[in-house]
Amino acid sequence: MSVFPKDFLWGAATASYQVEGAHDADGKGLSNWDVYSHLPGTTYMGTNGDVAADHYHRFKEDVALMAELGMKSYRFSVSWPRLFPKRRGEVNEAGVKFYSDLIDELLKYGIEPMLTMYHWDLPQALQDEIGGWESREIIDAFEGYARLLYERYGDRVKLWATFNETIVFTGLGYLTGMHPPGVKDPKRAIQACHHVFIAHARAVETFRKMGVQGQIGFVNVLQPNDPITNSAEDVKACELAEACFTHWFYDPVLKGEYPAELLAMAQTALGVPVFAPGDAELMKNNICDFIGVNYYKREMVAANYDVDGFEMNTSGQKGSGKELGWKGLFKLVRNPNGRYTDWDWEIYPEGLTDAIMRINKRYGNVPIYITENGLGAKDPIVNGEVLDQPRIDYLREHIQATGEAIKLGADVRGYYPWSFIDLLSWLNGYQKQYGFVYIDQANGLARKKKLSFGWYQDVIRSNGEKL
Ligand code: BGP
Repeated sequence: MSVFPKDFLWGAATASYQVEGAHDADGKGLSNWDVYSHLPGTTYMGTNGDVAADHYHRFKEDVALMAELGMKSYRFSVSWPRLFPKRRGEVNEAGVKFYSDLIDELLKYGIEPMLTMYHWDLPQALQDEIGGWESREIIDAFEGYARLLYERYGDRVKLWATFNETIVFTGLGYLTGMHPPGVKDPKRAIQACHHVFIAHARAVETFRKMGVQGQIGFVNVLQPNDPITNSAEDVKACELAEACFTHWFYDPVLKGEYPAELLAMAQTALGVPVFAPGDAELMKNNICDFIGVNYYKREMVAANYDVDGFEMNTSGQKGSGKELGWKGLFKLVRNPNGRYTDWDWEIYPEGLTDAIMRINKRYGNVPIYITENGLGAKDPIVNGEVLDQPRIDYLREHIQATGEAIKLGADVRGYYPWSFIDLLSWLNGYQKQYGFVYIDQANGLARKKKLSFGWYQDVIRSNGEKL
């Protein structure tokens, strides 16, 4: 008997900027990524999402492949500037139609859409004219955008997520300066992040007021942190890392408040986040229906007396990643006994069971969807076939780890590998592949099923028994 419930949502995920292409088609406005990726030195060898997998023009072919794969659900995101090209004003009906047609196409095959409202592509106009996430004005703008989504798609979409990985787009966008808008300032990062939580709470409130029939959640990175030794310093550093990486991002949406100790630390040291009247109540009254978790790796943590920096491996040259962290607080270090990908991400499936159970313990038995999980690799092509056996091995182990968490009582309702198809990796270009479907760049972006495609088909058919 399968440990997975019979209505378990076997899916796969993508995100608008990474898959759609058509960056200026049919009235779409520019996004922050359209602009940022064209600035010299920002992405791996200047790669960008101008064309990507051209899913915008080929979505019917892609959805037919999803159906062939047997997917029960598809997680995608909407490009905000496709719907609202300018700061205010007219809705771009061609953009609305694209997602409407996509949703209809999915439903035609019985594939449940899971819609993410914000997977990092902000209308550039909102960045230029109000200052993006640093301005409270963005809260109204986001609510207006959410309202349009509910009005146009609320009759067909039942699973909604407001934000994808706030830690990444605010952390890399405002703290390490590696994502747009390229700011490096902890104070500004924390305040921008606060506006995201408030925009989220407002969108949840509107969802409920409008009586949209469905569930609404938030998607976070799920990264268990473990101390590299049992020394008191390392354990303490690890607790702080777990509070910063996990509790700071889960508590506001699942408890409706920040973790008190860390909030006090931030407000004392930096004077942020600044609350406006009503913020605390809004957060408290708009807890999520579910949490989406994106799991790739665990991080080992050590006390940090030397490292101050965030140099990541974005080339796929194994071992080129450096230790990263904040001096005096903590650093992320390599596990000498760990298995690693070419991008120096630790492969640690037990961490998925572990992290789900940590969520379960801290927030109760909240419904969980694994909204991303996958292996980034340069897939070998042998006699024209894409033989991505390492991906199969990675996914198998992580599906087993998900099953373990279900056995332990966690309410896990779906599993969406990243990604359905090969697409753009933000800072790592097209060479970091994740998909079940390969894109032949040299052959007009022709789609080709990888070895993992047939394997996942069997997994879905057997409801996770045949791994
Ligand atoms: C998550 C993002 C995805 C995707 C994935 C893989 O952080 O939500 O959009 O990119 O990670 O990351 P990367 O492309 O850096 O390997």
